[in-house]
Amino acid sequence: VVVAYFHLQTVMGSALTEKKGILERLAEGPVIGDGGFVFALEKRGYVKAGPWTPEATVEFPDAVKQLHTEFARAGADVMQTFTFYASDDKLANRGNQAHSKFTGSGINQAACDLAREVADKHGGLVAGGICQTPSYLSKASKAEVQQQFRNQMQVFIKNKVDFLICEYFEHIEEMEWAIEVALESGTPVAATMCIGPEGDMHGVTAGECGVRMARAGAKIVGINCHFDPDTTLAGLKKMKEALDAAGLHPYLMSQPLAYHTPDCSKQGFIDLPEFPFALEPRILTRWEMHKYARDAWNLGVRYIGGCCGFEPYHIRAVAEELCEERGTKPLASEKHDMWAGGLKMHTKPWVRARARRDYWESLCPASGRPYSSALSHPDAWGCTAGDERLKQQTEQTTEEEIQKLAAF
Ligand code: CBH
Ligand code: ZN
Repeated sequence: VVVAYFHLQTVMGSALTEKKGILERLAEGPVIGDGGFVFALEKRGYVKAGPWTPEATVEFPDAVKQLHTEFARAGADVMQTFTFYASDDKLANRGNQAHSKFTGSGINQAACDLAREVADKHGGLVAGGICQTPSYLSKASKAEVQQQFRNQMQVFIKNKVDFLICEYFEHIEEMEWAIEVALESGTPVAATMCIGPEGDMHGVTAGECGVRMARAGAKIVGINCHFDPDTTLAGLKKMKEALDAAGLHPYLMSQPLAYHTPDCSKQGFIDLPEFPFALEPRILTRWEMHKYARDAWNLGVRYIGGCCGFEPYHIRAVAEELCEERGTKPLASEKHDMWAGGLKMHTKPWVRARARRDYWESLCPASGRPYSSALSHPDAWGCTAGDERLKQQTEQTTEEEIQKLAAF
């Protein structure tokens, strides 16, 4: 009875009182982000690799909602709207029919509905998300690029998202244009670039990128995608040093890949020969996620989440590592005793013997691939904004064009 009473209080409390915003939550302790939507939903058959656009919000709303639910149960405090690459130009790029079938605003609206429904149920926040555009890569004007952002932003404002995330920008200039538009919403803005310690694609250092994001008005700055946790945190360390030197103190945010990328150069995992259909041998284990969460927290990162490759169980590991700092365990820990404790119930004694922390912490897992090498040789074409081959075009890529590119 007592438990039921407290539960009722909590539910009523959250409905009646204003829920804490992102900046308040960050001031209090760690905030856990969600994981990789395009990658997870691609594997489940709801997103196409290549365009990576999120029309699944309209086509398969149950699948998108289920993934939000799984991340929420895993401990994510934030539900990012599944609006990645949902700018109008990207939805109509190189033969993609998403825009003519569904409209950009329809896809963005459905994403807001799904994120809100799950966030409200779990006491989480909704973050509207925008990212880099093919227009920028095609050298469109600032006004044209900002129009792409504004079309998405209109939907976010109408739906009263709790804050905004400008993520996945490889050029600081386009990021600044995005932050400028995001600030028009009046909500806090988080900004993460998909860069490593080498900085952006125009040669701006990681430190300078951090400073410019903060000066542009982002209250939360950091890095997402393209690199593994170690490399991402090395980039964030550079950002932190430059921010400290400039007397700026935004919250730091990391949402790295769940793939090991020690062999990647500036462009990150996009350049790997295994990208995107053979990355599996590189996936981090849940135990490696414990280490990521601890390292990030020790560096002073407050917003800790994931990007491509992060499945709900990876986020659960992050939330379990930080359970003392957060004062709570994720719902999904109901099915996961800390440090392999569940194995105590295994029938086979040698498996029961693995029910201990030091076993999993010191294990170096075998890949089972005797012919695999540890590292790959990344492509490094070095083409970026302005290159003819990156241009937005609505027509499909021809077979002839593929042959030409393959011979390059
Ligand atoms: O879907 C998501 O999780 C988003 N929050 C971030 C996606 S980062 C996607 C990278 C796509 C790379 C490509 O263009 O090939
Ligand atoms: Zn990603």
